[in-house]
Amino acid sequence: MPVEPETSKKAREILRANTLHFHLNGKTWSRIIPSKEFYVHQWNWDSATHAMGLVHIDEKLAYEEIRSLLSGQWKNGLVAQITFNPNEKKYFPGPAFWGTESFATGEIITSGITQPPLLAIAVAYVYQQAKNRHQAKDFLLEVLPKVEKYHEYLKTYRDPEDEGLLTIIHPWESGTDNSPRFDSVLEAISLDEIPEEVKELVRKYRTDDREGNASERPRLHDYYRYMYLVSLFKSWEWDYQKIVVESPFAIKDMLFSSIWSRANKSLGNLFTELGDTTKAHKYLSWAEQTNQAIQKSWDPEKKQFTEHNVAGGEKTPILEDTISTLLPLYAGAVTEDLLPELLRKIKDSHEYGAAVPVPSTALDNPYFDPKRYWRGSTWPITNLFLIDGLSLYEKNAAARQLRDELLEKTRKMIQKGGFFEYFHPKTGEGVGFGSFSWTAAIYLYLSNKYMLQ
Ligand code: 9WN
Repeated sequence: MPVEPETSKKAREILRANTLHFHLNGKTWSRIIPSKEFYVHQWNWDSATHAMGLVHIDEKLAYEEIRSLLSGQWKNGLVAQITFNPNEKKYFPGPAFWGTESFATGEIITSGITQPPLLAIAVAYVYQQAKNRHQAKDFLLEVLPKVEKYHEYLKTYRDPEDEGLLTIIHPWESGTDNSPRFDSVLEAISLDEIPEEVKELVRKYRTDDREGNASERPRLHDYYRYMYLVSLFKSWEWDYQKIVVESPFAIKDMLFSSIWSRANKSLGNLFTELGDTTKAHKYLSWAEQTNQAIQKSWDPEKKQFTEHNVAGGEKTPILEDTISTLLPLYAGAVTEDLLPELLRKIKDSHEYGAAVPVPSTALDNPYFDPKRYWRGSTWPITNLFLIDGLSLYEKNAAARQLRDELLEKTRKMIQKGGFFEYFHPKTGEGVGFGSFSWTAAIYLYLSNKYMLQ
């Protein structure tokens, strides 16, 4: 048997150490938490990456991770950002702050928002990679109806205009919480309009700045606004028809929409394989609709895909240069004429061509900050999107070469820096919380998918 490389072994150990077991609704669930240091519940898009790594070491654990993620799915189809573990106090905001008890599935309580819909992509990948084909098919047939219900939820409530781009209603839904692309939208929510009790609650219960390094976390005024939005949605009893229209934070997000497109493509392809041409057509045409909408959002002057603030029924362009604007690569929405410009930006040492690429905010963006969470640091998950995105263009030699470089640099970053949450784009120093599950899972995923030792 070949010897397992040291970093892969460590990755496997981290995933095992971060697996918790719970007896809920009469069943035992196993769930991977992102990090024991702070993130002690189950997160939506983190779990999708966990499953994509786990399938290479233990297929059944990959199935369990997805099952657990779906265990708290709401009746309206929402698969939440967080599925809470009982009795955990370290993370704020825990279950007591969301007012979602009446949406719980028995004992399984979740938050009320979602995260980028990586789920279908993970299900398709796990299904394709699993060696025991019989079990893989059973797993697929078990979870597909739930994944479809989630996509129905997203299409209904996040794309009521039926235009292909999805609306996120909270920065946490983007997975890239304090990205500068949200600043102008958040600043329009005046701190004066936020009730004192919401601010008080943040000051009293916020834990991330104590468990982690406050100078690397989102700022106090960000948290005031995050919790103000939660309190509004809670007071509207999580009525999504109302939320999507009335939320003071509403963005047609490029990162979220690009993942949505690729997720529909994955779902469509699965149905093609299962011989259900009607469903295959439905999801493939949703993917196509999104890609066309992404293409229309290209700003020829700024040479950038543009996102829009749609709060209050307005449609205002957001022109911040952040990694979100590169994600159309992951959707396969970048036409041949635009590809060279995106490749240039990723390589340019003034933009995204950092020593440890790819920073979450362009280096020349005035708000670039190498350590403060999503304001400039390099994250394994967004590197995964760019690597898998560039793979769609691998017939183009420059795209293929860039993909290979990013792959090598991402693996080196983790080998050298350790299994941190994210990394300093100039020095490679590991930042945020340690022994992080998605860093481990993404390392395994990339190493196995691209057959590297
Ligand atoms: C809020 C768990 C999650 C990731 C997100 C990352 C961070 C949470 C937080 O941690 O967000 O969802 O409290 O900061 O931004 O991408 O899924 O790892």
